[in-house]
Amino acid sequence: MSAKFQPFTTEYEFDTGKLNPEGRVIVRKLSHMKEMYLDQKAVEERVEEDPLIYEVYNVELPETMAHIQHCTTILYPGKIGNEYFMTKGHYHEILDRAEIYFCLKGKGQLIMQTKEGDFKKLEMVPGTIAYVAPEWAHRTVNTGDEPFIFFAAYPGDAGHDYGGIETEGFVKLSVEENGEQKLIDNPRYQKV
Ligand code: PAN
Ligand code: ZN
Repeated sequence: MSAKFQPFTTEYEFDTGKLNPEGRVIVRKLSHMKEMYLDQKAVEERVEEDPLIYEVYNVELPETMAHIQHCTTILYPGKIGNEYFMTKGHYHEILDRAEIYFCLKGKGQLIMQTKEGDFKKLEMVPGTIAYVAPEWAHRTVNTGDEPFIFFAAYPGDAGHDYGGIETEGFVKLSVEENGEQKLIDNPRYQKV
């Protein structure tokens, strides 16, 4: 038999958004990302309950450029204060590695920014394919009332850099005001 890496399939479960086999699963609860929400009083009120914010099901592959990492994210509906449930968001460790997101279920936003402070928001519904261009940090936000589920694929060596986002935050925050979704300036954002 050849020593080459063997092709394989993974099953996407349409009802749950999970993968089979599940692969490497990442579970993010409020306690894992407390500092990222603006309303710290609301965080304190919810942290004991510690709601599940999102899960990522990763096909396990070597982290080299030859491979294409792929995974599904299930981002649950909800808010902390008036800020929608969201992913942490990150730059790729190798900054110029791009990514493709394909929305499968629910609705949400893909918010992006560059280190220069450019900002971009894309709306995502089932069927939307979004291109995260090289050098753009990316975060998803669930603006609906059911799980927002998407598939992602990106170069195997991309890596994840959360540090910058944890300290500087995103340029804008996605909040609900008077029953309507709005983007507001993040008072904590500081350009690095
Ligand atoms: C996605 C994200 C996933 C979770 O697979 O990693 O949606 O978001 P955070 O990594 O920001 O917590 C991706 O963009 N991978 O590169
Ligand atoms: Zn990414």
